[in-house]
Amino acid sequence: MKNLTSKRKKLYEGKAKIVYEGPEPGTVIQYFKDDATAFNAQKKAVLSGKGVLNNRISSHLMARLETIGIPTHFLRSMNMREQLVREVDIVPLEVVVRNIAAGSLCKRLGLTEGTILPKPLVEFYYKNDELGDPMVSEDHIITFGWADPYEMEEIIGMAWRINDYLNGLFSAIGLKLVDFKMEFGRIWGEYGDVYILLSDEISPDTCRLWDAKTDKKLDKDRFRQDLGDVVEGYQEVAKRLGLIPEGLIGEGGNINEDVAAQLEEIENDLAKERQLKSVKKTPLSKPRKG
Ligand code: AIR
Ligand code: ASP
Repeated sequence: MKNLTSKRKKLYEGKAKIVYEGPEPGTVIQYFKDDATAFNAQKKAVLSGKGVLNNRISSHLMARLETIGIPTHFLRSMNMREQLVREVDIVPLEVVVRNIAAGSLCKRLGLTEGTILPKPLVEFYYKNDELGDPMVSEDHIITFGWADPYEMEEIIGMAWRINDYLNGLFSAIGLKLVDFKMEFGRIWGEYGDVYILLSDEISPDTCRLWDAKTDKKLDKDRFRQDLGDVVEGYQEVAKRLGLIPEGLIGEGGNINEDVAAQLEEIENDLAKERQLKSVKKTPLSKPRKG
């Protein structure tokens, strides 16, 4: 596959994405790789087609969230593996919302997988690979200055609204949103005012999604637990979201690149045209709200 961003300056390479310099100040390009890791990168694989699917799914979900007034970093889809997003200063937290018990919650508290929680549960993890992303409380976050109390209020409020919206969206297509992880970023307005945006990605890499009837897992747990057909699970999610037109997936699950190339147009139609004028580069000094 051709390298779509070979001429651009690489700013950062993560486990599943690469961030390149964007075409305008205050923007960056997110490139979605096919690489998959789990358990803090102890387990690795290349899952052909995953990057394309996650790019599509995340663009779509971010654009839908914008329509209900959730500010996101998403600006527009560029091609099958890349999206233009606002450059943010990432809040070093993984914000997890859980509706049904699974994963580390079951391990930590001995719950049975699939137990419906009495109410959605919001958890925070400190983003630090060396420490294995430890779970932290709001008090840790404020004490160590990873986010201030105003920002936490905003982040928690947004997490609830996003969970409500995504629950409805997925249940309408026969999927259960078991849990998901979000990252948030800051941008600064003209007067040093801080805005919090939903950032990173929302995809089967970052959500647990089960078929509503059978509880079949259609997310990254297929990879974590060696269940097989990982990309097929992601494709099923994309298909139910209406993101896979006829002919996109050929024999053996290969993506037809010609069909894929036309897809970004659909997403950009959905995404509102957003003013890039107001986007400013993050200042070196970091003024705080209030
Ligand atoms: N997650 C957490 N860190 C990375 C990711 N992708 C997501 C998982 C799951 C949720 O957060 O994909 O949807 C909770 O993960 P866990 O491992 O804490 O149960
Ligand atoms: N992607 C992360 C890792 O490599 C966590 C996960 O999704 O399991 O560890």
